[in-house]
Order: sequence, then structure tokens, then C-alpha cells
Amino acid sequence: MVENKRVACPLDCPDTCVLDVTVEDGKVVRVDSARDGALHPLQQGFICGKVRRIARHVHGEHRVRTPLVRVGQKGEGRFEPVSWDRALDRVAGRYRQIARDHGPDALLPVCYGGSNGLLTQDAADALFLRRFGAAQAERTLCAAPSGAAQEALYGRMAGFAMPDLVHSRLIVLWGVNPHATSIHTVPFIERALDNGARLIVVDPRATPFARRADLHLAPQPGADLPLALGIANLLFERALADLEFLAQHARGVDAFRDAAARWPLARAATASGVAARDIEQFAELFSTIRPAALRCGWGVERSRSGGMGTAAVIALPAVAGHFGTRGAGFAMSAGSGAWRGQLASACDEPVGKVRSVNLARLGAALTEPEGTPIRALHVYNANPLATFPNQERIRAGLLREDLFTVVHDAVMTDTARYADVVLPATTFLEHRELHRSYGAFALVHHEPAIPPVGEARSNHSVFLELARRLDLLRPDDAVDERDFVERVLRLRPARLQELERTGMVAPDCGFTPVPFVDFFPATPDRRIDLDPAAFHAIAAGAWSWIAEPPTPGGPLALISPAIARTTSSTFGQLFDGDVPLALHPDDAAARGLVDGQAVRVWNTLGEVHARLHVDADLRRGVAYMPKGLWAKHTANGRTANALAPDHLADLGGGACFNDARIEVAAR
Ligand SMILES: Nc1nc2c(c(=O)[nH]1)N[C@H]1C(S)=C(S)[C@@H](COP(=O)(O)OP(=O)(O)OC[C@H]3O[C@@H](n4cnc5c(=O)[nH]c(N)nc54)[C@H](O)[C@@H]3O)O[C@H]1N2
Ligand SMILES: Nc1nc2c(c(=O)[nH]1)N[C@H]1C(S)=C(S)[C@@H](COP(=O)(O)OP(=O)(O)OC[C@H]3O[C@@H](n4cnc5c(=O)[nH]c(N)nc54)[C@H](O)[C@@H]3O)O[C@H]1N2
Ligand SMILES: [Mo]
Repeated sequence: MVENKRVACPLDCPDTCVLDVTVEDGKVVRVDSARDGALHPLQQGFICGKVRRIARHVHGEHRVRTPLVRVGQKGEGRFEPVSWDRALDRVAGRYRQIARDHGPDALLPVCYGGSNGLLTQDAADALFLRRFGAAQAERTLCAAPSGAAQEALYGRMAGFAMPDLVHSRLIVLWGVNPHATSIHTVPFIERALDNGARLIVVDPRATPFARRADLHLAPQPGADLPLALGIANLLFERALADLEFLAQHARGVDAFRDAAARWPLARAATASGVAARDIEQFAELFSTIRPAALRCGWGVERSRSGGMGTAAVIALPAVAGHFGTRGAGFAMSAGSGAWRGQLASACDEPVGKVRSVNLARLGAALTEPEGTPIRALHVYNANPLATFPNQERIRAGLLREDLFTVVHDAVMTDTARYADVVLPATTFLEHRELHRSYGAFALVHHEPAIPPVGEARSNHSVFLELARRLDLLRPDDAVDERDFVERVLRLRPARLQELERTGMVAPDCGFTPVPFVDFFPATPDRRIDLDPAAFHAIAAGAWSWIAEPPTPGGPLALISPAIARTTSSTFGQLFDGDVPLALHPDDAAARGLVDGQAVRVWNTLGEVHARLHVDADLRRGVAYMPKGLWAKHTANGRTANALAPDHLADLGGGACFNDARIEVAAR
């Protein structure tokens, strides 16, 4: 039987596509963009190649189909199938025993961005984990420094709507690579360029848009703060700042101007590695062309000064007064800020007094615990061995014989190979989901398109089963998935009906609201705060920059941004072969290395064996290897995260992937 189903993609991508799924005898045979009805304006009727081919992920050979228990050594990947009852008894039994012997917060949940859905995280999982008393995981792998920066300056105000980029006369792409990470913004930017808009890209490598830009600034990774403050200083110094806008809509302006004044042109140029004349040109374009839109990505935040760096970047549209018209403003997590008062948390269970563990330091938490050691990990929506910094330390932790590791995933990930128990998870095609986009102004809801593959079960079902087995459920608990949906939705009746009818709805401000017209900063006085109190609390002080990463390494900076073939590590099982390490031709020549050569890449944290790709698109002194690779993608099973340090960013306790410093030699 052939059926058509409609679902929405909740994977960790800003674009949130609504999909038409053709199902034949319970199997997915075709996935494409929804074309009629419920489409938000960002999607434009196309989807990425990864999700178009998702049937290989859902039904392919890497799929985990039954619960598994380990029979080999940890990491060996040898397992034996067991029934759900036996697997859950074993997990619940161990959790109970660990709680008794070591306290319940010896259990650490490890959850990150595998699913961004509102039913697959912070819902039944939170109910179970909070009642059990598990440790609290600080989810800092991504968006923690930039989230703190946005909160401090703008109170997590929404950004501009991506489709409105067509109205911009100047577009700034700062630390973002839309061709890989948010492909639906690409046509809007192209249309603006076709209409004569100017483009500035700030990125240590020449991304596809950098090659088309009027101006490409390639700073040293982690040096956005001196660059952005240097630009702000020029704007003030040369009377290019919009003082009227600042007087009306910002506070802390004098303190910010003083901070910027510490970065006169020559000093900003030296510190950022960007030529003084390019900084001047940025200031000139940015102050004279309107409307101007600044899209800040997540490349900026992943370093020691990434919080302040992001804050300085998103302060620039305020200094130049780029708000209040369509096609102007800034955007990061654009749509997230628009739902205030319209969505509630799916779980109102209070968090007890439990220890808190920063996941960006998972390896340290497992190998050098402060206090009682962690005795159990429950991994879901995450593949920490592939995606978290300081891979070797995480591996050492996962190898601990006294650590009980449960991994709940749809496929046999690198992390799952180290598990004691692997539980098969449903994909979003196999469970109900509710998802708020972080790129589009849209909320989507869907029912399963196909029955669970094999014996897969959803996060919802597994956490409730565990809660039941550990006597944590109460008779009056409303724990159906629909009850969780109901608790989340605080929409006005008309919007609720629209969501029920079409599966998608915009927030109250609509699909394409305009900053400073349809909404304002969500700070207490609705002004932009350019001297936030939160910044004064950090050790280095407000608007300060740390020149060098604290973790020593080699002379080259290694960045590891996203690629189009994976979503973080998701879908990594679907391609094989060596993924190269890229170096600038001069850096390769200085080491006597040639394209295609086998190299070893190392620092004090680890070593990766890869092939060399000589790449003139990189800034000199910068090496590149993608994020989200699996062990099988390099010759020695180690990836960029074996070289990524686990010190924390200045704001939000964020991970510092792009602070890796390395050396490269022939192997
Ligand atoms: N070197 C380097 N590393 C990085 C970064 C970097 O810039 N450089 N960036 C970081 C960033 S931006 C992020 S967001 C993180 C992401 O890190 P992770 O969240 O660990 O990575 P993902 O690949 O998104 O998701 C992990 C797993 O979730 C599973 N999953 C999906 N849906 C479900 C579900 O419904 N239930 C269960 N149980 N599992 C599910 C997927 O199958 C996948 O294996 O990685 C970070 N890692
Ligand atoms: N296909 C696909 N789409 C994705 C993802 C994916 O893995 N694959 N991941 C999703 C997730 S979890 C996220 S967080 C977003 C991330 O999406 P993006 O915001 O695009 O972030 P990154 O890929 O980390 O890096 C973007 C750019 O920043 C540059 N960069 C690196 N270091 C610096 C620096 O110090 N300063 C500056 N100015 N630039 C720097 C990199 O060269 C890169 O081109 O994309 C989401 N979308
Ligand atoms: Mo991310």
C-alpha cells in the first residue's frame, strides 16, 4: 500500500523543513519538500540532499533494530540482542543500585542536539531524570556563549526573518557558511546580490559566499572581538555611528565606546590579523549602505573569547543604527526569540539540588571527578565521542570498567560502540514530534509517518518505562505524548486551530516580522544593553579579549566547522573514506608536505592520521577538518575533537572547538 505522510524535520539545522513522505508497506520510499499548504516562507519547496536520502538512515544496515547488551570489551562493538524487558530491567536495576550506593546524581544524562524536538528533549526525559535525582547536564556544546551574549545585549530578541534578506542592500555574513548549514537562506542572498546588494563575509576561510563577496575579511580564529570592536571604534571616531538610534534604543553606550576605543585601527588590525584598510572599508560600507543585515553564525562563539566576540559582532548593527526597516538588523537563532508567552516547558517537575556537569568537559568529569565519580551515563540525542571536545579523555572515561553506559540511538554510533546497553531509538519519522524552528518563525507538529523500525522506541517511551520500573510515576501523572504537547502549547485559540489543521503555525508576530517594528529587545527597559552587568562578572572583565588559547598546542589553528554531508555527526555512517585535513599551500610547503600525502596532526591532547588537502581558500596558519566525523573517516579512528581542547569560553561555559592548536608532519 502506498501512502503519503507529512512530517517536519527536527534535526539540528535552522531551516526546519516540512516533508512529504511516500510510504510503501510501512517503509519510506521517497522524501521531498512539501509543496502545497503548510510551508513557511524560508523553505521555498526544496530540501537538503541528506534528508532526501534519509531512507538509507532509517532502513539501512547501520540501524539498531533491537536492544543490545555488550559481550566484548568496551569499544569493541560486540553486542548480543536482548528483549526490551531484559534490557530495561538491566538498566533500571543498575540505576537503582547506583542511586543506593553512590547517590542518584552519580547518573549523568548526556543529551545534546540530535533532535531539537520539544517531545524528544526536556519532556518525559526531564520528568524521569528530575524525579530520579540525576545530575544536571549543562548543554554547552553549541549556542551557549552566543546565547548568553544575545541574552545580555538584546534579551534574546528574535532576529530578522531570513526571507527578508532579499530587501537588504548590504549583507554581512559573519562566521556562518549558509551553503553548508542553512541552505534555504542561499536563494534570498543570491537574489539580493542579483539586485545589486553588496556582500561582506568575515571568515578565516573562503566559503562559497566569501568568493563572491565585495569584501572578505579573514581573521585569525578567535579574534573577532578585536576586529568587531575595532570596527565599532572607527564608527564612533569617524562620526559614522548612529548616535540618535543609540540614544533612543540603547544604554551603556559610553562604556561600550570606551571599550571600543581600546582598539584603535592599528591595534585591531594586528590582533585580528585583518589589514587596516579592510577594517576601514568594512566601517565605510556598513555605515553608508541601508538597509544592512548582519547574519552572525556560530563560528565566532567556539573559542575562549567567543561570548564577548559574538556580543561585539551583534553590537555593530546597533552602533550603525541598522534596525527598524525590512532587510535590516541581525540574526542568529532567528525564530527562537519570537515565542515568548506562547510556549511553555513540557515538564514542570522541579530540579532538585543536584550536581551540575558541564558537558563540554565530559572527559574531565569522567576521569577526574570533583566529588563522587559518575557511575552511569544515559546518552540520547548525542554522540559525544564524535562531537564533544577532548575525545581521548572521553574515550578514557568510556573505557572505565566501573562506568555503566547506556546509549539510546537509531544507529550504531562511535559512542554506542562503548556502551554496556544499546537501546534502539525511533527516528523522527517514527514518532510524534513538536518542534520550534530556530531559523524560521515556525512551530511544527507531526504524527509518525511509519511504524517503528525493528523494535525501536522513542525517548518518550524509554524514559517513561524507566520511570515506571523505578516507581517514579504517580497515578495522576498525565504522561501521554499528547499531554506533553498540551502542556507546551500556550497559543491563542486561532493559532492552535491552525496548528491542528496544517501542522504548522507562525508566532504572534508572523512569519516575517521586522526587528524594532514588530518586536523590541526583551531586556527590562526594552533597550539594547551595551554594558551588561553579566559581562562584569567574568574573570577577564567586560569586553576583554584573551589573545591565546589557554591549552598549548602547535603553531597552527585548527577549525572544524559543519559540512553539508552531515548534520553534526548525524548521517556520518552513510559515507566512507578518508576525510582530509586542509592546510594553506604556504603552511604545507613550509613543512615540505604535498597534496594527498599521509600526515599526522597532533597536539598535547591527541593525534589524528589523515590525508593532506592543500587548500588556498584557507587563511595562512589555519588548518581545517570538518566537525561531526566518525572514527572510520580517518586512518587512526581519531577526529578533530581529539585535538579540540576542553577549556571553556568566556560566557555560557561554552565549548571551544576552534581553539585547537596543532602541528602537522609527514607520516
Ligand atoms: N570539532 C567540532 N565538534 C563539534 C562542533 C564543532 O564546531 N567542531 N560543533 C558542535 C555543535 S554545533 C553541536 S550542535 C554538537 C552536536 O552534537 P550531538 O548532539 O552529539 O550530534 P548530533 O549528530 O546532532 O546528534 C547525535 C545523535 O542523536 C541521535 N538522535 C536523533 N534523534 C534522536 C531521537 O529522537 N532519540 C534519540 N535517542 N537519539 C536521537 C542521532 O541519531 C545522532 O547519532 O556537536 C558539536 N561538535
Ligand atoms: N549541513 C549541516 N547543517 C547544519 C549543521 C551541520 O553539521 N551540517 N549543523 C547545525 C548546527 S548544530 C549549527 S550550530 C549550525 C552551525 O552553522 P554555522 O553558523 O555556519 O557554523 P559553523 O559551521 O560552526 O562555522 C561557520 C563558519 O565560521 C567559520 N569560523 C571558524 N572559526 C571562526 C572564527 O573564529 N571567526 C569567524 N568569524 N569565523 C570562524 C568557519 O570557517 C565556517 O565557515 O549549523 C546547523 N546546520
Ligand atoms: Mo550546533
